Amino acid sequence: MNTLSIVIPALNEAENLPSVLASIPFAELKDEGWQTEVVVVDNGSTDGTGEVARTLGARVVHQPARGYGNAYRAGFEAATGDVIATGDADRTYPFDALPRLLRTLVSHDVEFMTTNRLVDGNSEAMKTSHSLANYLLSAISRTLFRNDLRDSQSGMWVFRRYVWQRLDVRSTGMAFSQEIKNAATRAGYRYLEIPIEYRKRGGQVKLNAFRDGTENLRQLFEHNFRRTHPVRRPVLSNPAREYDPA
Ligand SMILES: Nc1nc2c(ncn2[C@@H]2O[C@H](COP(=O)(O)OP(=O)(O)O)[C@@H](O)[C@H]2O)c(=O)[nH]1
Ligand SMILES: [Mg+2]
Repeated sequence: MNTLSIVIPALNEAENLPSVLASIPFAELKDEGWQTEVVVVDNGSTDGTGEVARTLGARVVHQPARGYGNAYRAGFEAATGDVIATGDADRTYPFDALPRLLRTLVSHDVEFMTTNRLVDGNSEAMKTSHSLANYLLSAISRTLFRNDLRDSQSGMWVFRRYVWQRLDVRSTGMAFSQEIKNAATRAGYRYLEIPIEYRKRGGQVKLNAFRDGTENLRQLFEHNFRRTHPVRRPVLSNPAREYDPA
């Protein structure tokens, strides 16, 4: 069996967790050879998120330091699977698509897969101001990091755990999402971005558009000029250009 850890950051998402966890297709994953664990990171919730997750059979990791990046860092340290898949605890990301994403990961020999929500059919789910900010940040991100990712802010990734262990990712907040993508692509891991469905959020939004947008912009420049020496791999042909969704 292959091993998969689904890592879900959750700040006061008790009302959403039952349907989020119910949407994970455990039987189908098992049929396709994946032994799956679910790690919910309770990021200092006050609504019983941790208890709800535990009752539903998830492993719960407590991260008292607030922040989307802090939550993921704790979740990835706790994850044991050879492959890690992520997504918000707010019912927006299609966990039911995981078997398809994993098949593509394996068949295209991808090391870091991310997803694109900015495709036809999803326009209802994202506020116009958020998609505009995302287009802008993604364009700057592509220019600085010379990758071709359309959705720099997507929170659904499927990647081999060793990739995380070799990356220098520092953001504690929402910028974690763009940083892990840019770190993985710059270090030369074989990456791929594929379209997904994106749904309307349940419950309360945690993102603060102005504060998080400004911080993301600052982080792009800091990261671009950062002097680190990642374990680079030779950049092979970019599988993103060869991916045919048909
Ligand atoms: N923004 C934010 N989200 C957090 C934090 N800790 C955990 N999360 C979870 O991370 C996910 C992303 O937050 P969300 O409000 O959905 O942001 P958006 O999807 O970018 O609009 C959700 O599942 C949150 O519950 C935190 O400190 N801040
Ligand atoms: Mg969300």
